Parts: sequence; structure tokens; C-alpha cells
Amino acid sequence: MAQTRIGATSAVAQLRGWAPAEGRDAIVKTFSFPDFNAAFGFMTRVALLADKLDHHPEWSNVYNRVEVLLATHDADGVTALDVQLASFMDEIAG
Ligand code: H2B
Repeated sequence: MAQTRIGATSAVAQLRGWAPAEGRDAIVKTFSFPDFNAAFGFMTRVALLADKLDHHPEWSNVYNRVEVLLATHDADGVTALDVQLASFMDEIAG
């Protein structure tokens, strides 16, 4: 069944450190780590859950920083799946 769109404003209210994206219904956050190893470890753990959920982030990495944008492409906006993935990222990023 298709996910119900909840919107970025409602999603960020349930999270810490996330903001609505500019120009589309999505949420964004930049994570910083001590070094590349920690950043890539974070991405690896997120990737395993993302693939299990069949819900994938738009992200980029430069050394110790990971910029993340979450949206549900099938719903053309933010859904509970994005909140779930964002919460997991917050939890494991410490
Ligand atoms: N990831 C995200 N973020 N949104 C989606 O709608 C989505 C996805 N759909 N990963 C999945 C893959 C879909 O394209 C495949 C065919 O199940």
C-alpha cells in the first residue's frame, strides 16, 4: 500500500536537528563525525536498514560529514518511513 504523506513540518516536529528542505517536501540534516571511518560506518549501518525497508536516502559524504535528504519518492513527499529512517540515523549517530 502507498505511504501516506505527512509533510516535512510534521516530520521535523517529531525529530531533532532535522529541517524542511528548500523547494520540495523533504527533510534534511548534516551529520558530523570525528573522521571518515566513523562517517562511513554510519552510512554502512544506515544502508543496511534502508535496503531492508526498501527506503533509501539521498545523501553525500565528504570526509567526516554526511549530508542527508529524506523523502518518499512514491508519495512525492515525506511519510512515516522517512521519520523511521531519520530516527534510526539520530539514534546511531549518538
Ligand atoms: N526510497 C525512497 N526514499 N522512496 C521511495 O519511494 C522508494 C525508495 N521506493 N526506494 C522504492 C525504492 C522503489 O523504487 C522500489 C521499486 O521498491
